[in-house]
Amino acid sequence: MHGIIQSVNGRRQIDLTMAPGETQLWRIGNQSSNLLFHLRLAGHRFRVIAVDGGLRREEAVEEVLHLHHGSRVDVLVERQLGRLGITGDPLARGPVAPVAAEAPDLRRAGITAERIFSFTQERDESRFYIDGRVFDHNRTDVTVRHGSVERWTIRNDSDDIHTFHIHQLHFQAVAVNGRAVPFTGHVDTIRIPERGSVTVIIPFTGALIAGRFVFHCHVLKHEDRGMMASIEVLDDTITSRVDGALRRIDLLVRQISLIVFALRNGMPLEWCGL
Ligand SMILES: [Cu+2]
Repeated sequence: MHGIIQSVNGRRQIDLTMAPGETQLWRIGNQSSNLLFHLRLAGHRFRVIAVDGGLRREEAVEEVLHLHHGSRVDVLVERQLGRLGITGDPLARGPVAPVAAEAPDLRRAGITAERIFSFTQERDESRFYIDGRVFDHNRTDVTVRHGSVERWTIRNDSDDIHTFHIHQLHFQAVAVNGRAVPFTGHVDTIRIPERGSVTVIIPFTGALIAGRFVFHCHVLKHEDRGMMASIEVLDDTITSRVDGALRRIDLLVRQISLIVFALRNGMPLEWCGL
């Protein structure tokens, strides 16, 4: 269903106030099931400093915020002439934007693999597919070695709206419909044009991403009807070695504790499994 009730912070209408000279940070997320939002603030422009939780390399000034499914933006809103209620005493001006951590331009990274995925669906919308398959949690669709940097082209081979989203990490969009796009930062959602494609570079390099997770269309109706796939990042490098070493140390400490307990209580060491 498309938006029977639309709300902000769970309410039909909210009132915001700002002091003269004040700059506020607004974090806006599209948490609807199936809707796209195009937000405008009368008499104001948005200073976009982050998208999907990732800081932009440079601030962008936008009249309209286009929010696809699952996307989030951090914007600075300044008191200007407009319809915002302005109350209170003026505030001292000062720097408000965080200093952006440098997001690396992944186009310079060595690409270890290329993949193409196709998002399709039944005409009656009963089933939605990635590469012709509906999601099966018992199946691993993609296996990646930790440390890889891959270029994925995700095709929308339908006339419907689809939004690509992957868990655990952020990626860099490098092309839309085969045409290069400028580097602005890293995101974790991107709309795939109907009958078009997006190309992204995904770094499987983070310390905490080893394991199994999913990527899917962020239109909830679509992912619920199959448009999701599982990915496993195999880590036979530092993280898993450290993890394995910690497990062995933990086992050893337990064993020693058992032996001490047995010796103190005059029990045979066989009791400890020795
Ligand atoms: Cu979709």
